[in-house]
Amino acid sequence: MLNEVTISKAIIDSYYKKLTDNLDIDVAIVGGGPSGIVAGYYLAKAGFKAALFERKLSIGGGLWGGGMMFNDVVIQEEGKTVLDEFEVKTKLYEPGYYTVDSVYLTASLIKSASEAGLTIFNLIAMEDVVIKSDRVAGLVINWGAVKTLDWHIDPLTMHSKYVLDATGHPAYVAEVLIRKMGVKLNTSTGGMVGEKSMEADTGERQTVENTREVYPGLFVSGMAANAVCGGYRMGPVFGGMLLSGKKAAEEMIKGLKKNV
Ligand code: 48F
Repeated sequence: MLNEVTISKAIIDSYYKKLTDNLDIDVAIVGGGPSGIVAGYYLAKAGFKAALFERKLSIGGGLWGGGMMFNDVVIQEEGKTVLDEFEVKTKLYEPGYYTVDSVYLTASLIKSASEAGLTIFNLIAMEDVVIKSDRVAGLVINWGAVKTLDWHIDPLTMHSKYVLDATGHPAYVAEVLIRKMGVKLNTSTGGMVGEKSMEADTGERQTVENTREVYPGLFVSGMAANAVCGGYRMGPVFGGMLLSGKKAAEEMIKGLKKNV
């Protein structure tokens, strides 16, 4: 006979352990879009302790919706190399252009990242960062629903050696850091340069180029990298997002190996 109280205790004990195990880690990823998930996959696969915090119920960000709700996305040749590593099947549309069902792609990325060892927290929003000796050193977190309802409830705090801003167009982590700390970022203006209009080819290249440490302890990836460092948007072609997540992980791994 199933006991309802045992079911409740199992969930509470399991979640409590997961949360306490992730309060002091190598990398805290903010945002569960494609660049954040891919970064988490490579970090976990390399043996580093990474957790991803997503404020919404579902992980996947802008990936589920394809282009204007047509639930397919396009991947170019360079991006396909990452999908091959994830063993995601693509269909050749014409030379240099592959299509993938966006639901299958999102689910596959999440599955691979989880199985590699990335801990994923949905329904938790980052609301602020921790600063130690002029370095981003962790996150101030709260329930996503609390932020949406704007309730006055104090947050909890976790520590990490690096934070990755993978929050997409709003670049929320970098925005908070500039607004509250008035710091200069490693960008052409020292501030948030801002996202440009559509130019897919340049935008894809810039997404990867702009993926970098913009302040000690803070990396940016995906559309957040273009919003912070200045880059064109590219719409529903996703290779740049995947390659950006991979680059962010590789750069952070270099720092973690040097014991930042
Ligand atoms: O925007 P998003 O999918 O991130 P991305 O990896 O990918 C961009 C593409 O989807 C698309 C595009 C491709 O051509 O341009 O836009 O850059 O996902 C960002 C995720 O971050 C979450 C948000 O809900 C979304 O799922 N997020 C945003 N702010 C917070 C957050 C926050 N404060 N705390 C936690 N999650």
